[in-house]
Amino acid sequence: IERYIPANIESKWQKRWEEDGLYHADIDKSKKKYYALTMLPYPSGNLHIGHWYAMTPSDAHARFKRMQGYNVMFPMGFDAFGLPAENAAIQRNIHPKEWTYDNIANMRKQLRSMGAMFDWRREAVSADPEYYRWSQWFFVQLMKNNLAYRKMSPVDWCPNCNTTLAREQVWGEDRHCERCKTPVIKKDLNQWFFKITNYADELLKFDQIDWPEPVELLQTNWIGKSKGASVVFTTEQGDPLEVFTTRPDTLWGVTFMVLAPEHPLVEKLTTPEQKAEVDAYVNEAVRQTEIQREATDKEKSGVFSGGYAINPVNGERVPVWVADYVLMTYGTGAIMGVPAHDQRDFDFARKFGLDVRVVIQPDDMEKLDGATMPTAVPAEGTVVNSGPLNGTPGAEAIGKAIEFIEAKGVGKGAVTYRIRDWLISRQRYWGAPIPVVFCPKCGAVPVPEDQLPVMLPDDVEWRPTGESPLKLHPTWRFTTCPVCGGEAERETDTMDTFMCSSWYHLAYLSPKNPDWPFKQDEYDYWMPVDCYTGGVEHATMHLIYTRFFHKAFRDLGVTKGDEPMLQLRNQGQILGPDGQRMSKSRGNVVDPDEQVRLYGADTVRSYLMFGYRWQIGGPWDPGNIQGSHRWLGRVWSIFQEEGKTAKDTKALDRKLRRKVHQTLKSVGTDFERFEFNTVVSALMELLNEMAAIKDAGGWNTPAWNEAVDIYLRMMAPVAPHISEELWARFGKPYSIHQQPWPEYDEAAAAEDEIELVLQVNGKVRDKIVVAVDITEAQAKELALASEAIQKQLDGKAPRKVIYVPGRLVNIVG
Ligand code: ANZ
Ligand code: ZN
Repeated sequence: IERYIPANIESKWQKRWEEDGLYHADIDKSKKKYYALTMLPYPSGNLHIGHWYAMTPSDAHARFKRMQGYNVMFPMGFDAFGLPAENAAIQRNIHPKEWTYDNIANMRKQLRSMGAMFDWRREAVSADPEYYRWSQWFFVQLMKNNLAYRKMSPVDWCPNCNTTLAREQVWGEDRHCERCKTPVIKKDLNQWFFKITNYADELLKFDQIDWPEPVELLQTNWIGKSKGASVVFTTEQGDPLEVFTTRPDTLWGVTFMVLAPEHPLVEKLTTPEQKAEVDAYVNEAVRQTEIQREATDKEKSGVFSGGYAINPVNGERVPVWVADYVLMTYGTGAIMGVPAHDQRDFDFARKFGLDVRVVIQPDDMEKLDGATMPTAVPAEGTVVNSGPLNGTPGAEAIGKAIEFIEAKGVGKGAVTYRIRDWLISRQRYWGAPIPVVFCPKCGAVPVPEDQLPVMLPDDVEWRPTGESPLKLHPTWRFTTCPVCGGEAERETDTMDTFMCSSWYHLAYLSPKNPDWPFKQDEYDYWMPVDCYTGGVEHATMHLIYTRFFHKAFRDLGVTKGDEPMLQLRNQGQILGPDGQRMSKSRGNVVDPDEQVRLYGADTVRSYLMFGYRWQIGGPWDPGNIQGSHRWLGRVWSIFQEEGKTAKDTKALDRKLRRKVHQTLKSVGTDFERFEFNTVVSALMELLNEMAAIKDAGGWNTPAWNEAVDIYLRMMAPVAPHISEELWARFGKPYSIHQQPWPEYDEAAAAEDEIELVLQVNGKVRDKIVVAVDITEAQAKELALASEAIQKQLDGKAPRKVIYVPGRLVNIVG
């Protein structure tokens, strides 16, 4: 038999499958549908090994589902808008569109080399006008239903380049511009937001979906729901100063208050003596990111405003400070400082010499003393030093405090969330234009649906000029108002690309549909997504946005059901052979194209499934991929080369069938569990057994032929090309990828031998292999005949012999 040469078979089958439309997924109501979705790539230029690692096991899983009888759709597309296209275009001086579409053309080819069951007719590219027309349409619906609104919000701004910067363009501790190294400042711009906060509570519910726990936890933290109270203090000038606290039971322990530097009352509260210091502090603080400001290991900083506020529970006058550890974007942007029981407040108080007053005494601790305690004590305990609340046990304290402030009319129970509304405005060129027209008379007007898409013009100056590129176009922004027909101007910002990727799973249903974002019958048949695979790095942004999007459009009658994706599975990451993240600068990048040239796509697929626990990943192993290649080579020769057939093959047949059906069972469950490594290792083990049986004369029997048949089907999802080739060579009907998953024969899989444990006085002394149907008398006889047992008994007769069927024999001496 000739050697296994993947190049001779892989492109041949890929071509045939494509010509036959083998992976076309069409509505077929006689079958149960299965929508398998894997995260679409950004067209960065080349597929990297991470794409293969995410996509080919996902493909194997989808193929397995198809063999189980599901009508499977497994589409692919490109998340084609975004900043890297602009950066690359600036560097290479080519148009972002050209760069993007060249990359897409190249990556399409690379994706085809995987031999995946993508239905290319359903391809969706988010930068196509047929696609972003609907991104804009979704925007318009949100706007018309008060789920999109405009508000002033800060952006990072480089005062030297005179431009807004995306998050990725701000670098370093000092937050400087990536181009000119000037420290960035914040600047307020009018920007568009989606009201994701309306859905905060619903987004916390995961009971309808099977998603990995870490993702649910990340989303839960991102949403950050906190229960407590809002309490209204009063400044000495008489302004209400509201705080959010999770611990209203500590209200009597307040010794100061802190405002976020951006808080609107800072100016009013600041006394003339303190003004210079406060101004300087505020200017510096607003430049930092929230992450920097919240870092708990950061030395606390702040300034006294000179002003005071009155604590509504006891009438005390407390100093008001300004400090950057309080964020304007959370709660009310102001806090009550309770240093005895909150560590951040404690650090602040010790640094600035403010009082520390104990109001909670944990029952199992010595009496706390504010002057000497080394840290805050956040634990529960009995309320002390708190007037009407004194003596309240810990468990009741918060409830009682809320009753108290509500009765007094100075506050109420409250819930707050960390999640903010989704800011979708980008002052960038390469994105979907926000479909809004500003009219001096009518205000912000959505572009009428029959005028969509608002085309992104090609002829713009996309090199950095200091302005939003669409603003500089000589004509594009000037238009007429859709309402009054008067002169008006277009919104010149484009949409966050997460908007485009929030609905791409709907675009696949019927890309380029003329009158609705999708064909309704396609939606009704395929949605929701049954299985979604991709990287855990999308746990918060994309995976929250897409859930929000689905829920918002459910409420607008566009989508159905509560969740877009029922099951989510995350792959791990492939590292370089050095165990480090692959990167060009480290020179440890493995190019999948080269691996395919060396070993073939089937080997690369098999290795990526065999070499790692998929959900974990690990370093690339050049030796191991050769092992996977050898495995396929052995399948090739062991299945095709002639062997010999013994006269009596009964025992061999029995043994072979048992192994085959046991493997079938474990491979099936492991596919379901995304445990691809044990799928492949079980197949390798079965191959070894088959080789041994072939050598012993078990070749070309009905059992052998059944084994080959089942083997190829089990292997087909992992290595689709070689399976198809061998399947054809054995004269079986095209295509193996249309065959059902093999049927499991439980009787064949049953063991006919079991292991019995032999004990003397309860201690294990030996183990013997016996027939499954052994009688009690036979078991006892064999046990007593064991050398190890005889040695233990040392010639004495046993007092008693106990048999536990199928498990053990215990001899009592
Ligand atoms: C007094 C207090 C006493 C607090 C105590 C805690 C413990 P979570 O759980 O994250 O919701 N806080 C409120 N708004 C803030 C802001 N904008 N920036 C920084 N911190 C803020 O935290 C809620 C607690 O964080 C609130 O309860 C408040 O401090 C602080 F023993 O109020 B607490
Ligand atoms: Zn108008």
